[in-house]
Amino acid sequence: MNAPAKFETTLKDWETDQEVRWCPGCGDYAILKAVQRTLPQLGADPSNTCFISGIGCSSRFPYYMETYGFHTIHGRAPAVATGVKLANPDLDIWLVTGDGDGLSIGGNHMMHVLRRNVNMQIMLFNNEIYGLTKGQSSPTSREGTKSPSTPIGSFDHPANPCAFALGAGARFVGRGFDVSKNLPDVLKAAHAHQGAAFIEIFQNCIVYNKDVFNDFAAPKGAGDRQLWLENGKPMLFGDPKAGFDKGIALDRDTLTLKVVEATEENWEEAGVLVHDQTDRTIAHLLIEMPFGPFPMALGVLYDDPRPTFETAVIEERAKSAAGKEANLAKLLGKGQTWTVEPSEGHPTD
Ligand SMILES: Cc1ncc(C[n+]2csc(CCOP(=O)(O)OP(=O)(O)O)c2C)c(N)n1
Ligand code: SF4
Ligand SMILES: [Mg+2]
Repeated sequence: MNAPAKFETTLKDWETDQEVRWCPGCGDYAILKAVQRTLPQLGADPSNTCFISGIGCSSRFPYYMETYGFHTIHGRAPAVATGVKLANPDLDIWLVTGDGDGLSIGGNHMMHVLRRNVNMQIMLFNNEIYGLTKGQSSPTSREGTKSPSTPIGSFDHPANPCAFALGAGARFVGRGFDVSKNLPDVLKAAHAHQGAAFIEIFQNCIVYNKDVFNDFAAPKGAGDRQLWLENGKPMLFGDPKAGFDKGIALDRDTLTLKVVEATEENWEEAGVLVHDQTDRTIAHLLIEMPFGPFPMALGVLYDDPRPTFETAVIEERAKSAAGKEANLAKLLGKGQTWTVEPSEGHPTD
């Protein structure tokens, strides 16, 4: 979302004087810079912007943004952000959460902010670990992850944040990673979307889960391992300098995706899919594509707006208040009320 006014700022206007307390080399720094670089490009107004987070390393984010902000309690950022949005629907809200904050203790709250479609950008920093509390496994940790809470390796099947968001009814689902040059474009698309826009950002926790995303995020061979989706464009990947050499096609018998050989010249004959960001079914298949046989699907996976929660609430408020005079005393005195009288041996004060 969505402040209408265009505001002139630079990256510096969004920085605070707070000492940034992340470990040297943490991926959070790159995400912070990406956000601070993106907001001026959006013409956003710092005095109309609010960052709201839960608890975790990632959730320290609001301290470092020269905007309004709330560092709330563990997992509850969606509830606070919903309240803030209803109180001041014009505010541009960015929610910051982690894989633990947003999907363990706060999974329930996350589900509701998404299904209600409250207009805000939700950035989930996924480092597949609890960083702040010293490296316990999280709902997104891979099977076999050794951590203080899973010393012989995690047995849990990990949650897929984008699949969770889509299943909860999100109308915008995007994916990026901390050091990607394309992350600002995903943030801009999320901001342009009217409604709850969910963005999973893979983030390197250099201390407790170092380089777990290197298999697709490392620059070497990235063309083969990253599928950057663009609405209306064929799903090609491989070496971009060689005009790509592979694409994603749909096996119409099994309704599953497959990798086919294809170039910019022959992709149509090869059956390569064209990305339609309003196609929920294909979005689901892209999100669930197993990395290894397939590249990692990144960018805007799904974007199909519907009316927002606060629009409905505001309309309903206006309708029910039309022609009525607000009278709080009358409201409080309505229905069953009691007067407490002092009685012998029981004074009222
Ligand atoms: C009610 C409550 N339970 C547990 C904690 C401890 N705690 C703080 S942050 C955290 C997990 C953070 O992990 P994540 O959301 O992935 O953030 P990261 O530090 O990895 O960015 C936990 C369990 C707490 N602060 N409050
Ligand atoms: S513990 Fe991990 S996530 Fe937290 S600041 Fe350090 S590197 Fe970043
Ligand atoms: Mg985490």
